[in-house]
Amino acid sequence: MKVQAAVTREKGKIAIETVDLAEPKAGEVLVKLVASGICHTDTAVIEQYLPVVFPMVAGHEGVGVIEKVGPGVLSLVPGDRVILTFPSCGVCDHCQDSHPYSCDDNFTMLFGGKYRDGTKRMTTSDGKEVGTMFMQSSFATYAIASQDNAIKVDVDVNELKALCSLGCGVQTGAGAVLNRMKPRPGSSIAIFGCGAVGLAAIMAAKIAGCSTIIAIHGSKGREEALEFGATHTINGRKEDTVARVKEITGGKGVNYALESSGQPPLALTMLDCMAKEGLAVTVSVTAGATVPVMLEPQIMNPSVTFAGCVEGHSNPKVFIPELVKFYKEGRLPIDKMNKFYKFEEIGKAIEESHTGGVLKPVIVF
Ligand code: CXF
Ligand code: ZN
Repeated sequence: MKVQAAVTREKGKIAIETVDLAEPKAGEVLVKLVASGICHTDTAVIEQYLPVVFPMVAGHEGVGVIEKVGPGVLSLVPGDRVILTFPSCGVCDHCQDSHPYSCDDNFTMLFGGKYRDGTKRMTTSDGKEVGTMFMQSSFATYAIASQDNAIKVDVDVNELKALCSLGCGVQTGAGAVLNRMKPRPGSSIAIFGCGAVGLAAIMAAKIAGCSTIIAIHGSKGREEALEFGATHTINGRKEDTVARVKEITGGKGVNYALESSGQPPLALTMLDCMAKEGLAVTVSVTAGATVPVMLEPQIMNPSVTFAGCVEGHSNPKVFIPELVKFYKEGRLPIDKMNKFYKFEEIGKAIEESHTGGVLKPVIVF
């Protein structure tokens, strides 16, 4: 079938084209997309910070309605509303153990451009095969996904538009707190970075019952952090973050911290903010960056754990419906981060996510 897709044929470029989309194969579904969020990882592939093969269609926060199911799909039927998320193979040890974010094949499936059988689903009008991202490529009017990365949710089509970020950004931030840290009620937490991921982590810290939630922001994000649950804010560019965190916590430091800003030196600042036996988690994508951790004073003697976390340590089939419940209860007001754009404004939407202070640009089809 003919669909409209925002194709990247060369580094940094994106243009809406009419392309051919193949039928869903075994285990796959055809999704009529309602909307798609934009995440910084989309820029990473379009700008080739991640070396994907062009032409390709980015987008990995799609939401939509099942139009058709391929052979062997038992869990979804046409008309189901779905949130598309990261794919996983389903058969490696980590997937079998309900840890699909650690799938042995994750990078290939996210950025390798192909579906599980090694083929692609989109073809340009001049006959070029088009690579997929996260096995969805949601910058298009329709997508082929796997039944495993299309998560059925109990919301109407209009509400679906508000929830794109559950597929990646919010899942990453909220999951880092609720799945990776599982903070003790009454504990203290510091969140470095007040973009969509950091703000979702602040909402999750409030849900988890943290009583001290410290947001460390740059030039933007302070007001949103306070609105979403931060009890204290620190301007990381103007204030001495470590001194302020110590002051707020009575000299102890925080029990938990999350680094979501994408600035490698802040991982070290985070370690200096930790209380004894604290858990410091990074979700920042900083390919190739190294930081000089002082093992004894920062990690060993204070018994601090420094941990990584990808895609919110989430099993999306379980976690995304849980997040939808929090949203419906008004405890995860992620809709407040959204700014909506028409499909033809996709270039502007991506631009504004970097320069315009837009927390979560959402393309509506
Ligand atoms: C990505 C970040 C880069 C590693 C894989 C997962 N998540 C979100 O965009
Ligand atoms: Zn993402």
